[in-house]
Amino acid sequence: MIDLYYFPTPNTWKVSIMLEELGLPYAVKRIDITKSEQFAPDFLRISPNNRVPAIVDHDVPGEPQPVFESGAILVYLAEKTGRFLAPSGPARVRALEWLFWQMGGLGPMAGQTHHFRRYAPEGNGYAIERYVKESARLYGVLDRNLAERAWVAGEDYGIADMACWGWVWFHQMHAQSLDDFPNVARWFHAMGARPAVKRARLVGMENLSEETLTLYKGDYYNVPVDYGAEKTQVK
Ligand SMILES: N[C@@H](CCC(=O)N[C@@H](CS)C(=O)NCC(=O)O)C(=O)O
Repeated sequence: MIDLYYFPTPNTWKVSIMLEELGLPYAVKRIDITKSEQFAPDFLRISPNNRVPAIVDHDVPGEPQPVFESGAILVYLAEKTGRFLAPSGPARVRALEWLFWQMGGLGPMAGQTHHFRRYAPEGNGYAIERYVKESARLYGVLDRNLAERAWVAGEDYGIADMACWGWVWFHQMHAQSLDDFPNVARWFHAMGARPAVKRARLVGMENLSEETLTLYKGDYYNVPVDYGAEKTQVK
């Protein structure tokens, strides 16, 4: 059995998608990041960066294996099961390139866009413009990549897709329209139609506010582009 330390967000969806795709049994251990549960000493022993997701794999010889960082968890589960990541060769290189691209680019940059548009006080126009433009650049990179191949890392669906999808789900929050990125749109809807992805997105939805539930249960994060911020459709 795998314990999944979880609060529903794009980073944790990566792992719920992987576990649902694999059909592995797992137990959700809710870490409510709105109540600072990520700082509890017991959790820090599993996830020293005080962030979700994290897992503990009990189905190993010897001591249970904890893993933190969503990208590391995806690779760990892929290697454990031999699925969704090629064992060697160019297909593996390509998958790791795009996984790291998401971990170091799309995730952090879109996260900053989200922060400055949604939460920062007035007067942060420079930061908003910088991160919206960088988000647009990254969506463009992904779009050009997906013009050439069915899935993010090639012709096979895999962990790079799982890493990117939850972030693209928040495209409105990044002031992006999928009309501008038709290849991303095609991929985004193809992946969203997968039964495992549909199930994964609804994991851990207990006790969320009505507002959050309404947003999360929609087809995509269909909040207005000016949600909580001045209108910032930077092109
Ligand atoms: N690089 C980390 C980022 C994880 C992350 O930022 N998780 C957020 C939720 S999406 C979190 O736990 N935030 C709690 C906090 O900021 O204290 C990963 O991919 O696992």
